[in-house]
Parts: sequence; structure tokens; C-alpha cells
Amino acid sequence: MINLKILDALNIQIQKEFFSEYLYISMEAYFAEHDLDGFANFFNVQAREERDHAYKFFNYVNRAGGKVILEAFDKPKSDFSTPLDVFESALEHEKFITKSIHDLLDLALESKDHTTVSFLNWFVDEQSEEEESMNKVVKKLRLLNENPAGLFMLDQELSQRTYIPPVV
Ligand code: OFO
Repeated sequence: MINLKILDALNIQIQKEFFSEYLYISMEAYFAEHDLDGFANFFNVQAREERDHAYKFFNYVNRAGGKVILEAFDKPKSDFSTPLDVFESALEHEKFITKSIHDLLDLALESKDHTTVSFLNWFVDEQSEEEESMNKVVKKLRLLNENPAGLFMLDQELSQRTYIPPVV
């Protein structure tokens, strides 16, 4: 049976991952409204991956003999001003999630819970990839400075992102 302090932290992480899904759907909606379908696709895939992350924690808590408790979450931001504003917000959010995963890992290390440490290592790598992917788009958007032709090309590029279901 998993230690209660870690169990609480894992349940809070489930909430954060589901909130990430909801936030990215809100970002998808911004782009869908502006007919930037490639950008919308990028966040649609991102949202689905966040849901998978939530279930990864959900399944882990179950396997560890703990009880999953779902927490409420706030309304996600929806008043974005530009595509760059959306991606800067997404990058900030990813940094927040990375810190949360690192704090969880510190807790598991302090408790010498090596099973949870091993489980969390996947998320440490995943977060660094996600920060990198958001940051790449932030940098491109800063460079193109709302140039319509540049936005169109980036929209084409982001339409190529595909959802890959997790291996279970
Ligand atoms: Fe769940 O990976 Fe980002 O937030």
C-alpha cells in the first residue's frame, strides 16, 4: 500500500493532468474560432495526450492499492490575444507541470519509494520534451511576428501532428 502523502500528491497530479487537457481544449477552441486548423490540431493532440497522462496516474494509483479521488478545477483561460499569447501561456503551464512532477519525484525519493520514482521518471522525460516543443513554436511565432504568410506556413506544419495512442 502506497504512503498516504504520496497518494494525495498523485491524486492532485491527476487533477492537474485533467486540467491540462481542459486548458489545451480551450486553446484549440481559440484557433478553431480563427480558422487556424493546424494550430487547433496541435492542441487537440496535446489535450488527448494530457488525458492519457491523467489516466497513467489514475492506473498507477489503482495498481498501488490507493483510492483515486478526483478534485475540482478552475475555468481555463480563454481570452487569448494572439497565437503567441496562446503558446506563451502553454509554455508557462508546462513549466508549472514540470515543477509539480519534480516536487512529486522529490517526495518519492524522500520516502524511498523506488516504484513511484521509476514511474515518475517517464514524466520527467516527457515534460522536458513538451517544454521543448512549446518553446520551439514560441520562438517561431516571435520570429514571424504575426506575418500572415508565416502564420499560414506554421499552420500547415502544425496540421501534421498526429495523436499516437499510448501502449498499454
Ligand atoms: Fe502532462 O504533460 Fe504536459 O502538462
